[in-house]
Amino acid sequence: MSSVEAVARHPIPEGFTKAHVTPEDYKARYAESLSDPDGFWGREGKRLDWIKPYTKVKDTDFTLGQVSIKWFEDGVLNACVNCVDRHLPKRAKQTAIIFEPDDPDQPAQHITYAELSEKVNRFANVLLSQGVMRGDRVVIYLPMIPEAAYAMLACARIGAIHSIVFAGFSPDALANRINDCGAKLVITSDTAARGGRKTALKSNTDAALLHCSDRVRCLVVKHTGDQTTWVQGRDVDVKYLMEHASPDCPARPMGAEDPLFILYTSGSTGKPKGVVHTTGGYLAYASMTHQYTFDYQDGDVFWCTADVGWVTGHSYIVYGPLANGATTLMFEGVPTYPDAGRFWAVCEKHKVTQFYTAPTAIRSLMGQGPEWVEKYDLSSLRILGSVGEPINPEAWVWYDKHVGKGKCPIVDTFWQTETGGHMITSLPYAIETKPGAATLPFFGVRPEVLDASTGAVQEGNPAEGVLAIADSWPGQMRTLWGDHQRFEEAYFSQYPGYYFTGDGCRRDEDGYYWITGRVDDVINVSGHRMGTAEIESALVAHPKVAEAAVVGYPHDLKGQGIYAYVTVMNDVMPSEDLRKDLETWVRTEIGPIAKPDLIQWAPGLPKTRSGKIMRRILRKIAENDYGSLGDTSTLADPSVVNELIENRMNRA
Ligand code: 6R9
Repeated sequence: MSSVEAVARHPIPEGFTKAHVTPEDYKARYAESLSDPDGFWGREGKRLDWIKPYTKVKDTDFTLGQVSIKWFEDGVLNACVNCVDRHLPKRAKQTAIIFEPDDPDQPAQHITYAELSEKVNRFANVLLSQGVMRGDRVVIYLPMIPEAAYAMLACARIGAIHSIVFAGFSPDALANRINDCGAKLVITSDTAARGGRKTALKSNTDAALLHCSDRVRCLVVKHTGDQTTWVQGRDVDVKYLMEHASPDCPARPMGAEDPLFILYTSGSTGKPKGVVHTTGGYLAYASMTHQYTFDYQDGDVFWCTADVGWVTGHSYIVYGPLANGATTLMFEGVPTYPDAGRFWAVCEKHKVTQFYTAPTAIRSLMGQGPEWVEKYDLSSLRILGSVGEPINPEAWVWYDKHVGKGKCPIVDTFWQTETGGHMITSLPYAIETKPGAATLPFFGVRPEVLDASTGAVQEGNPAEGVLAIADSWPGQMRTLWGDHQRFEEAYFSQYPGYYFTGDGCRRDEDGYYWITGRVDDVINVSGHRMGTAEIESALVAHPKVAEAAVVGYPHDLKGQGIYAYVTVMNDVMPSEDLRKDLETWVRTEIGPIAKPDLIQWAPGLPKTRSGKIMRRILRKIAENDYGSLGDTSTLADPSVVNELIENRMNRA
């Protein structure tokens, strides 16, 4: 047995009677999910409570020019009722949300389903009192506090569409999103506390709202109690209004295909894309993947360390777990505050059973040494998860050995904002793992490896190419907000008949899928997805910058780092001050996560005669792999390449 195989097997522990899926089940049910999607999903859809049951299950078409995706389309339901009300008869006193604050000396909160119901109803009444109606958009710009979940569920209750903007984004990024979706209202807090530091969310919102319609109202959660400015007639104190609101708010019956939320994500062109998820299919898929992938059982304490500002937080902190009547943990802080043992301290304190995090966090904690993990009792842990980027085998093995003590199956879950839930993942006790492989497709998911240039389906194993999906699944996005044509172009035009993920992929001799990273101009920095075009347009907006090209390069901790080639204006001299200035500039234009790691001054950029920047070459130089630049004969001026190689910034 090789060392890799030695860590790959995680037998069912003694005393553990039943996993949701067994190896035999997986094979049989997967086959059925492809051969009879209507039958399979017709049954799975019943995991939700429907006000009016659906009679149709799947109605989907991937044909370019007429892409249309509908699931359970004549069913009527309410997502909030499915996450809250329906659990009350059995689980009123059970904890729905454990809130662990940034400061470990502050008490944790245990919010029961009864309390959650009351808060959400009150919050929904506050939204109604502010004139929010069915179909209206509400932007949520909040830290990781219970009010973020209340706000999401309150929107769902009254049929408003929420769009969460990650609290690390800048005022400009916030304003763009408020404007793109035409939000009526934005919900924020005074400040946010993370890692002992404060972010001024309300003042960021004030700055953003200068660029928005003056009809946009602002609900403020007074969370830290820090002083903020107050605009009379526009700003509203949510907690105060909640106290005075009725704890009863009727839930609106919604069509299965009514939008539940919009979530902006990066694409390969500049403007962020407003990914639209609808109610029935998304919720059924989030619930099912949460239950099966994490083998969630009654009494478990589930912890996903993502932020609700990303899709992982939507599906696996809020919607999936709560639809399943689970106990979900929400953590306000960061892995390294007050020290590198915080994650493990929280696992011990709340007896976490499933722990779901990103490879970048594992790598950085790995660097601090195993003694931080060993200080804590992690015997409650049963399942470990990874998401956001490919996990390197070293990190996988460390996670398995030091956190899971060799006993916890690791689920490496490949999926995207667009897919709503897991697409390729192992299932505990049903699919054997291999360090670094996402393994096999989830029920109903039909992956294909295509030749990147011809689009030909790569039959047999092993195979290598790009990853596309041949048929729809209920959690799939339905459109881009206000731009169905861009939706078709971005996802269905490259390989007609397929949903294209934008990821490269390898299938090994056992049919296991290994995701190799993005093949488009999207980079993945610490599990955060960014379009190089967004960073470029921020850079060229600087008065001293003439041109910029941004690529990713391998980074030990972050997975990928941001490498920017910058051409300055004719009369400008590059300097250290300008470099610092550009870093700060990008932070304020987009947010701290977009700050370039390396900036190289480029007198010229390699371009084709038609003026297209040859990114392939820039990527190679950034990777310090300039020996194999390939064909440069189509360049307008091949000499710029030598100059770029000579002054390259990454020599690792
Ligand atoms: C859920 C989420 C999506 C992109 C995706 C891929 C990368 C996510 C992965 C993974 C390898 C995994 N990705 N999970 N790559 N293995 N387990 O992260 O959504 O922010 O939209 O990013 O992340 O490149 O295309 P999102």
